[in-house]
Amino acid sequence: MCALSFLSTMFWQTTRFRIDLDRPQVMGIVNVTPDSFSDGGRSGDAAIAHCERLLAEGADLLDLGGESTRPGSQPVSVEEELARVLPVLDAALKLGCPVSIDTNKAEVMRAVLARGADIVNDINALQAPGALDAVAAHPNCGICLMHMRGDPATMQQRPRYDDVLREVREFLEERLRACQASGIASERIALDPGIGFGKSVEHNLDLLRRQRELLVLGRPLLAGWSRKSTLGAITGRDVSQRQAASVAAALAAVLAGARIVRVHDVAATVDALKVWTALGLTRG
Ligand code: HH2
Repeated sequence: MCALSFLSTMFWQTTRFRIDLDRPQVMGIVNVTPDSFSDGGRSGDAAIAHCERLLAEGADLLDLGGESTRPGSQPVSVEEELARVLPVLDAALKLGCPVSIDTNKAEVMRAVLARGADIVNDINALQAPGALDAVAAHPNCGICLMHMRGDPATMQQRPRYDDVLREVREFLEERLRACQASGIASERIALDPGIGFGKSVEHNLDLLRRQRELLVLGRPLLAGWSRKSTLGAITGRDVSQRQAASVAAALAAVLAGARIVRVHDVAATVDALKVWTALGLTRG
């Protein structure tokens, strides 16, 4: 059942693009924040130049974020987030690729969709007041619903699950149904297990080992392992030295059925995926 339902939905509908997921897509991360866990400090022109660089390296889509969600981070105001993101969004929208905005605030969603953003990527799966309505009011923007236990300020304080895969699957299914009930077409939705968001190292590894079980939901999976602390725990490496581990995890996620990988190290990931594609290893 899962393979068939997935094969029939190999597209991700977004504002301007119907993304063909036959080939795994590389989503390049552009954090427009002073404090992101691995690449903070870019704003304005530097962030725009980074967008261009990631596309030159082979990114298929860009994900712009104006608020760090690293463990222990504190939220920023709507005004601050918009001041960071909007100038970069305006420039990125001219680059010819789908542009996603990583936000969990309804006001930010409304503002970026009004400017033409292609995708809303919400680590809070549209649970904030008004968030569901903000994307439902748009005829066709893409949406990524991510699982998170708790919130970034506290989520790594001893997360507990009876069965992490089942609990993540049930949550994503409930959020998918909430979207459908609001009139949002399923073809607009991608799902993400939320690596590192209220999960221990073992939880994250379990989610990857059993990731295929999420395909039963019938929507494309997006996976974000890039530079995350689980990779640091496994390799003993600092965040600046996790490129090889990140590429390995991205490949493993694709092998386990992910069709979009969210990464900082675009060139290395694109090359690795080309080798796997040549070998026929990247088909859903
Ligand atoms: N991870 C981060 C942020 N947004 N969105 C999705 N869909 N999936 C993820 O795994 C994910 C995400 C955290 O990574 P990063 O953007 O590099 O760091 P920060 O939140 O500190 O800016």
